[in-house]
Order: sequence, then structure tokens, then C-alpha cells
Amino acid sequence: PSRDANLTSKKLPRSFMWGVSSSAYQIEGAAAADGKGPSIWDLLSHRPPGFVQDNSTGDVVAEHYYLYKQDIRRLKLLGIPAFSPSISWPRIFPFGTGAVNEAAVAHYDDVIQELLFRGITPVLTLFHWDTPLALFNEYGAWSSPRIVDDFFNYAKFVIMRYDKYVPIWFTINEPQYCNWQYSTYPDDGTYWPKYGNWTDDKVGKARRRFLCGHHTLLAHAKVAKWYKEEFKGKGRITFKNSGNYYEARDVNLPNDVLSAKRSVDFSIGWFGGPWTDGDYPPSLKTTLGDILPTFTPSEKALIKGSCDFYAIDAYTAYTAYGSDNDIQCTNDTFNAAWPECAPSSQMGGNQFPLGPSSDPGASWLRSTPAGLRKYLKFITKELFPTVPDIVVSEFGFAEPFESSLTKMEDILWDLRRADYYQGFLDAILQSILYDNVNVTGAWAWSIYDNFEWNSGLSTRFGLQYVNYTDLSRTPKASMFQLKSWFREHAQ
Ligand code: GBH
Repeated sequence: PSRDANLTSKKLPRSFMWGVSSSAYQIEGAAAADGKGPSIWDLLSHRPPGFVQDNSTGDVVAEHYYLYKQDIRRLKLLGIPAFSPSISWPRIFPFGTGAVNEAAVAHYDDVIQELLFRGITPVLTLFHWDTPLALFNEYGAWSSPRIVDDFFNYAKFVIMRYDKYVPIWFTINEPQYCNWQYSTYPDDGTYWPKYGNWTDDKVGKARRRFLCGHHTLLAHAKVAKWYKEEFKGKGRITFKNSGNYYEARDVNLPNDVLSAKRSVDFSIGWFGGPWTDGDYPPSLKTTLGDILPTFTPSEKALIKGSCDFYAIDAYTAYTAYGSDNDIQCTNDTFNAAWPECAPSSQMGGNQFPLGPSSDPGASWLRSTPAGLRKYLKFITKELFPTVPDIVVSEFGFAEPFESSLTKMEDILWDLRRADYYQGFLDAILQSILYDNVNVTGAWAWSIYDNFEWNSGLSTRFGLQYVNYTDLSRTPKASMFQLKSWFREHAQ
């Protein structure tokens, strides 16, 4: 498709970092190897039929745990300069806390060494949703403040071991979602052992959700503070925010504007507010009342400024609209999963020309490059002007119906994904050139097809195709699109 001709051979800043990303449970397989403890996802993916759409699990997936050497070599051959995976907490500490599993440490030592040997920069996430099951059984994991110290000890161990090699640490991936299961599923022993005394109405679920979110913030902040003191100037630390960009459908309709604002507050502001301003956004406080936990003054001080820069997993954008009666949240209207309580956040509308839809297994995702450009500007210029720079820590696309294709050439010719990458990368470059936004890095999701949580293996986000029978990997057209884009624009 046509693109802004002015971008031809325009360059990114020399220091711009880029690469591909993924996470431990989604690619490693080897779910019980070398003394690894189970995570909540080992439990969840083995739920009765239907919990994961295609009933797949992360038990084997691409077996990155065993095949990392060829994976890293392939990244080298493809010319990918940085890799952003996550470390598995229950591998290093099978019980979440206590004894270190030396076999897992030796494994990650080797992965890091291999990356360095191939000249690929490791950018590491400490936690990408694979909560040690032992901590869940013990005290309800993220619903308890006890997780803060356990996460701190794990993070400290990993950072101390690899600090020399890692320029960027992401503590937690998308705190908004890492515990979304906790609030969506009942606490009655159906999905996991009963872990608390929660009511299963919407308010009870919301309580769990915001309490878990609260503890992720405190856990992140404790690690970040220690890291900044211990390793001053050596590397940088932040967490990966989720939260889509929401734009009012019609700026002349007050309820549309309000709905967009609330949607932003409840996604981006929920976690971004505390580290930039030291507290949750006012609209969360008024809407949620005592559902929202409060920070003590010392916690506020700990969390404020705890990130060195902003990271967003910026997949897509939405327009928001309101109706006349969606403003007052009550127990009835309260939507625990989307507590902005507008019926409201809805893809499409007239603000973003609709791009292609992605796979039905990722119905939340459309290609919205114009939205990304607005999003980057909005965050750095309007919402959080103190943020020095921003990285796009994940962006990616699920080619529609890819898993039902049978001919290899159709699978590899993923033009809609390639188009997504061109559009999103152009938007990043435009933000830098025309909007004066300091974007300093971008990581494409994902290195190859992987376990897409509740959507299983049949929703594919990979830049490389994984054949789950023979475990071969093959680059798709989108991988070459990504490569040629950076060949033109990176310095
Ligand atoms: C990222 O989240 C994750 O970090 C990554 O692990 C994942 O593989 C990647 O996206 C691709 O999905 O189905 O309505 O319940 C992106 C944000 C959070 C969007 C969870 C989808 C579920 C919405 N995602 N959300 S719904």
C-alpha cells in the first residue's frame, strides 16, 4: 500500500533499539523440565475443554527451551539486533520463593551467553504472567501483599546475575492483564484452589482486580528503586504498560469525550498515573471508592518516578463513545473487566479509517497506524509530559485465519501482517520526525508463532511460522518486511 513518500530514506536516531519479543510460557515449552515449578498457566491451560479455545497448552509449543541455540542463530542470520523475551519465575524459583533451581539458572546463563555470542542484545522481562502456582496456593499470589517481597527476591537474583549484559529491564508485562483471570473467574475452586473470601459479584471481582494491580505496582516499584540505587547509570528499568489509545468519537459530544477520558484513565492511567504523579487518577478514585486500594505516603514516594521511561504494548487503538446514562457506575452497571463503565469503548467509528481485522482469536485487534501516532503523541505530550522517552515494547498482528491455511505459500505470504508492520513503523518514524516524540525503541511481537493464552496455538502472531508437528520455523513475508523497513531507516 501507498505510504508517506516523504519518509523515503529518512533515518531513525542512531540510538534507536529494535528487535523481536516474546515470553517464556508462550514459547519455551519444557513445562516440567529441569525442576521447573508449575505456574498458574500450567494449571489454566489444562482446564477442561474450552478454557483455551483450541484446547492447546504451553507444554511443548516451539520448545524454545531446547531449541534456543538455533532460534538465536536464526535471529542473527535475519539481522535482528535485540531480543526481548521473559524469564520464567517458576523455573528459577520452582516454589516462587526459597531454593534456587540451579539447572534453570544454568539454562538462562547459556541463553544470555548465546545471545551475546551472536551479537544480539538481551532486553529482559522479569514477569510475563506465569505466576508460580505455589504462591497462588500459599497466599493467592498477586492478591496478597506478600507477593511484593517474593517478587523482589526473584527479581534481585536475576538482575544481579545478568545486569552487565542487559541495558533494559521490564519488571512486569502489562499489569493491567497479568491478573485478569483472578477477577474474571469465580473464586469457588473451579479454576484453581479457592484462594480468598471474595464475593463473586462484579464488585467482588473488581476488588480482586484492583488489589492485584496495586500489588504489581508495589512489586515493580520496590525492584526499580533497588535497581536504580544498586546499578546507577548502568541500565534502565520500567514496566510494560498496556492500555489502548482511546479517542472520543465526536469531540462535540460531552459523553464521548468523557468516555474516552475514562477509558484512558482506567487503562493507561491506572498504572501510568502512580509512577508519574504518585497516585491513581481522580476518576478511578471517585468511581471505585473503597474498591480502589490506597497508597501510604511512603508507598507513593516509592512508586513515583520508579520508571526510567515509558513502555507501551501498543497494538491497536479505539474510539470511545458515551451514551447519556453510562456515567454513573453502580453495582449493576459495573463491568469488572472494563470498569470505565461505558458500553462505550468500541473499535472503529470515524476517527480511524478501519484497517484490516486480525484473526477472530484476536478480535480486539485492528491495524490502526494513525491511532498509534496519536497515541504516542498523546502519552508523551498530554497525559504524562514528564516522560522522557517512550518505547513500543510490543506491537504485532494476527493474520486472519492463518491457522486454517494448508498451503505453505499462503501461510508465508502474510500480507496483512506485513502491511501492519509497515504502517506501524511508519507511524513511529512520523512521530519522531514530525511530532517531536522521543521514541527510542520498538519490539515486534512475536519472534514466531506461540501460545496465545486463551486463544491457544491457533491464533498466530509470529514473524516466523512454527510447524507444531516437526517444530520447524520459517520466516514469513512480514519478517522480511520488518527487515527491509529497518534496512532503509535504521542507522
Ligand atoms: C500482549 O497483550 C501480551 O503481552 C502478549 O503476551 C500477547 O501474546 C500479545 O499481546 C498478543 O495478544 O480477549 O477481550 O479478553 C496485548 C493486550 C491483553 C489484548 C489481553 C487482549 C484480552 C482481551 N492484550 N486482551 S479479551
